[in-house]
Amino acid sequence: MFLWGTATAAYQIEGAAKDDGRGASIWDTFTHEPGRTRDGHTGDVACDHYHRWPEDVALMADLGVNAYRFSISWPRVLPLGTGRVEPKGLDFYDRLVDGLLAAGIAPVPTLFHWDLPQALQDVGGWMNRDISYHFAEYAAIVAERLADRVPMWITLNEPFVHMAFGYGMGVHAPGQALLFDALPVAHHQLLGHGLAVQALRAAGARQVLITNNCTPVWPASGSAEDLAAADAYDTLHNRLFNDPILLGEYPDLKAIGALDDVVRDGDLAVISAPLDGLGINYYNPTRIGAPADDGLPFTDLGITGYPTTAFGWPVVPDGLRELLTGLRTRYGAALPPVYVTENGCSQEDVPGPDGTIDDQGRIAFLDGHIRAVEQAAAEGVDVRGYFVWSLLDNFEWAEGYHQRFGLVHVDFDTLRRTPKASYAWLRERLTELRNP
Ligand code: GBH
Repeated sequence: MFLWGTATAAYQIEGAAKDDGRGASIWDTFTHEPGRTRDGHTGDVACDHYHRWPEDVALMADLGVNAYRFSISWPRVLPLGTGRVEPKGLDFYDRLVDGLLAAGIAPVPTLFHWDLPQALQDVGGWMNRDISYHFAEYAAIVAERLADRVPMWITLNEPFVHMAFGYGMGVHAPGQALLFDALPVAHHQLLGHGLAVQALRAAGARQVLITNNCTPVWPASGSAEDLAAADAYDTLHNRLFNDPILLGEYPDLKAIGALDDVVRDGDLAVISAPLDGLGINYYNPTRIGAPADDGLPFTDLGITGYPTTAFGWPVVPDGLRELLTGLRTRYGAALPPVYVTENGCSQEDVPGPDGTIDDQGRIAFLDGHIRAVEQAAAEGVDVRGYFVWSLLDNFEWAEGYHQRFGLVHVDFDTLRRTPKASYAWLRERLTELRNP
């Protein structure tokens, strides 16, 4: 059965930051530091999904999706990241899973969507190899509680973005600007993924995936300099995270650094344990040219000539087809079934005088990208799911509440939910897809 779903993440929607024994995560710390997020927004309350989840599950049931990708907050389950378990944290996800199943929606939890327990950051975060083992400990605890009912698990969300934005550039938590010295964060996340796969399987997990965000890389020209720069970028953004998992080896890293002192014997065997699928998050392609004089081995030139989202990201639906068919070409038989675990766009979304939100731009975006998935399938890619980012307008990281990605509008003063026109459109489209 093809999975049609929506996606969210714990810190972006739950709020209830101090409820029921939840520990602090790096995002609590980061958002409470001055100047880190736009207008100082935090996820303290967010969509208050922690208390309003039954309403959100009802919205999904009414929408007609058959799957829901959410993330589990590590510090709700282990307030200090390791050691003491907080039963009330586990109870919350237990109730959510049961509520989803009762509504006919498959729960697809992601174990790590960037909210590392602060106590683990205090000992170096993902720069410290020990964190990989703590992640597996956490995975085992969650799976022992939920694996009897959860059909599909995702270990990590977008390890590239967590490394690059969180440790490379410092625009996300933990706010470190190590540039290419952040490379160990890639390996330790990947090792944590592999160890978590073992822990999940041991606890009886059925299907296990990882979600990588991938981008088709467009060289600015056919010149040798542009092609080499595009290759370096493709290595950093895509292959650094896909190759070890699917092929059991790192790509040639010399353009971006080295992991020789970080990778130990046996690590790649752990990292490349077979998966039941690969989660792909797609937003847009990236156009890359030769290095400028800023020390980076490439220049991100931006893409012009396409419509843009409220974020300014180019809207290129065919990039999704290009990405999926490109993965199949690159990895061949090593590519497991693919699930598009995030795709969506931010729009201004101002309610009209009658309170409705007529987000035609989002409808066009989703329509184009769903067609791109259909085309990729027609071209032979085994795609088995598509999840819209996002169910709700939510806390968009460094942008706070300024970027709205939801099918459902959230008024952040009243927390009232209002389905947008795109929600009604998707409900209709899902009915057609079910009864062709
Ligand atoms: C995802 O990350 C996250 O998983 C999710 O939590 C988040 O809310 C959602 O996307 C929306 O942001 O400057 O034009 O080249 C997405 C990662 C990184 C994708 C930045 C787009 C830059 C576009 N994004 N990237 S551009």
